[in-house]
Amino acid sequence: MLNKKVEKILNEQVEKEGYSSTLYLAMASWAETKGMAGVAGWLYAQSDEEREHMLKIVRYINERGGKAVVPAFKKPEQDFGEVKKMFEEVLKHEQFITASINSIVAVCIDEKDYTTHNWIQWFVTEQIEEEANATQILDKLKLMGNGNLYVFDRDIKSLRDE
Ligand code: OFO
Repeated sequence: MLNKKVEKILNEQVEKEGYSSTLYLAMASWAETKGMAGVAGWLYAQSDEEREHMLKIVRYINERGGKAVVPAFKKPEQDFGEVKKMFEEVLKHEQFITASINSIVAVCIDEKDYTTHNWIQWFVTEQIEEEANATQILDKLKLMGNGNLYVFDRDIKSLRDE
């Protein structure tokens, strides 16, 4: 049976992963309306990944005898101003998610739930990649300076295939 404190913090993470999916979907849609098909494609795929993360946790909670709670998500912003600012927000959000995954690890240790501790390591590793991806994009945007957004939008398409 899943430890109650672990179940509670995992359900909080369900909400955070689902919100991440909604947030990136809003960003994708905004980028698409600005004619940035490459940026939009990256964000649509990211939104799908976040939904997968949410499902992974929902299934784990239920599989371990807990009860997953499907929450409502707050409405994200609809206008992100400019691309660099938006990716800074992506990085900040991923850092927030990393901190939140680390809190789950801490609760697992406190509660001696070594099964969930082992299972959550997938997310610990995933967060290294998530932060690195956002940082890589921001580095490219910095290199570009006031350069050609068209080229960036074209190049970002290849980042998911690397
Ligand atoms: Fe963006 O990462 Fe989920 O966990």
